[in-house]
Amino acid sequence: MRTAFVIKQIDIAEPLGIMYLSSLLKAEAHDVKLFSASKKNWLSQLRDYRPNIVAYSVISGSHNDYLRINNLIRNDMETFSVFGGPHLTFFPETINQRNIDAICIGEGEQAMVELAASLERGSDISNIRNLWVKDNGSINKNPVRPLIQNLDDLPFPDRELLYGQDKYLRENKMKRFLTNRGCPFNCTYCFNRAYKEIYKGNKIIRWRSVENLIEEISKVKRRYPLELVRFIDDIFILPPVSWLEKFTSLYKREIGLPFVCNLQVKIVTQDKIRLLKEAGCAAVYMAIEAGNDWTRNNLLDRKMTKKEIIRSFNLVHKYNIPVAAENILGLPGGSFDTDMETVELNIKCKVDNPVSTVFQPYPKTKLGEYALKEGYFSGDFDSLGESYFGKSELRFSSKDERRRIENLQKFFGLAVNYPSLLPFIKIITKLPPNKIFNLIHRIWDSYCKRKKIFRVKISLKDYLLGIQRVLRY
Ligand code: B12
Ligand code: SF4
Repeated sequence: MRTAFVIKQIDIAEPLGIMYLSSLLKAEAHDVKLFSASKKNWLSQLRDYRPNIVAYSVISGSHNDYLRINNLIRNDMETFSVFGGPHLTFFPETINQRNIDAICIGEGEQAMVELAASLERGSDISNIRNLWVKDNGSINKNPVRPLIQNLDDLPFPDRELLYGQDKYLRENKMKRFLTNRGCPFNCTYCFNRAYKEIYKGNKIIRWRSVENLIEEISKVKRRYPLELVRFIDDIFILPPVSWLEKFTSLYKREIGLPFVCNLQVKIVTQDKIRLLKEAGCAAVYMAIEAGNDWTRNNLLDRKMTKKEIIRSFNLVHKYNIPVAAENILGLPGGSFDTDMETVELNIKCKVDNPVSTVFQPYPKTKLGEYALKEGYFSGDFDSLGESYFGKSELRFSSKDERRRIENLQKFFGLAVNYPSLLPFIKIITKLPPNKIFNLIHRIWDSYCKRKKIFRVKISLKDYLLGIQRVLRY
């Protein structure tokens, strides 16, 4: 079977989901190619490939673009269209759109392999678990199969699929890896909560063995440029300390490269940070999200005190590890003043790279539904763009209030890193939003990332190319 994964554009990050699926399909002797719909002549190249299956991996926000791309393809050729990824997991009813033959809910590895094999054999596809399949005007809604428990059973992601055609990501000295799947927390703005509902009764948190992880990184290191490892798990230190101990000794010996990972305030301990440092941790991401206690604990369900947050940041600083912290501004019922509390808490935590976004009320998240129910949001989900750096779609006490919050997001990093600028920033946020504010935000954020978080030497050309890709968000 010839399977074409079509993506809107090749991004700043490897689409690991697609790369896992590709490895499995290739292991079953299927042919797989990746097409980027932003490249010249992509459609005629796809036509020449004559795909039996076109497959899309979709995140909410870009779903309309993917529907458009699929329609374009289907107007041009006869093929089988299957959609998967987080958007379809939470919005499977997308299958009702024309030209979609099947959608996949949740983990897609086994479902995709089964689909390709069945289509090849010409056998029935209507009962494949994880898939909703169109069948003569009706839709077969199959249940999900259990989550893959032994992640070591999976082949390594097919990097050549991407690096073979994207010089920027191939040459990029930072490459991304996954060590575990699942998150034990239930933040109201995050889709993990809904994921657990779908997979009720399953063991959600799973991790790879250290040996399996090290083998993948070693292979990548031998084959491609690699100077900085980026672990993109929701939380890196989820497995028990014994896993981290083993990781530390093997990683130091076999890989010996700096790495960046994501932590969570509640699970930071002195032992874990000491081990991370010893292993070569160069920087971490650790979210604060909101400075106001009620907002953080009741609205976001983060269940952490200011004291705990400051303690975890101090621990990380104690080991000289720079920290980037994510924050959400413009939350439902919030104000410029509550967002200033977030600035203040970031200052207290001495955050090296303060990252802030403007809240987007995604449907199927508890907080998105709350914003709708309480009248903070009109319910026009199509108004939500792909980016969370831009504007807010929520109602605040006045338009001026909303504008100040949106502007604060642009000056957030500077406000945290240079608190003496605060009086000036409070005034400037009253001005109309403009491109210069956006530019200041981008420049400061990428400066902090380059200098403090992702410290790898890159050429000016690659730096500018990276910025160009980031600017799409
Ligand atoms: C890395 C990452 C990014 C990267 C790269 C995204 C990418 N293309 O992979 C960047 C920085 C670009 C990014 C951006 C955004 N992200 Co993001 N991101 C992630 C993150 C941390 C890891 C993704 C990953 O590699 N997962 C591991 C792989 C193995 O899982 P997977 O991709 O889901 O694929 C599996 C299944 O979904 C399925 N599958 C996937 N594709 C397909 C296709 C077919 C045909 C089939 C059959 C199956 C299938 O099978 C795969 C293997 O099991 C996830 C969190 C997470 N833990 O997944 C969030 C996550 C995907 N992001 C999310 C969001 C909200 C965003 C943003 C919208 C944020 C924003 N507001 O700007 C943007 C949107 C960009 C866009 N619209 O394209 C949400 C998505 C929720 C949703 N409803 O779509 C997630 C789930 C975070 C969360 N918990 O809320 N993100
Ligand atoms: S800790 Fe992170 S990944 Fe886990 S539920 Fe909260 S926001 Fe989502």
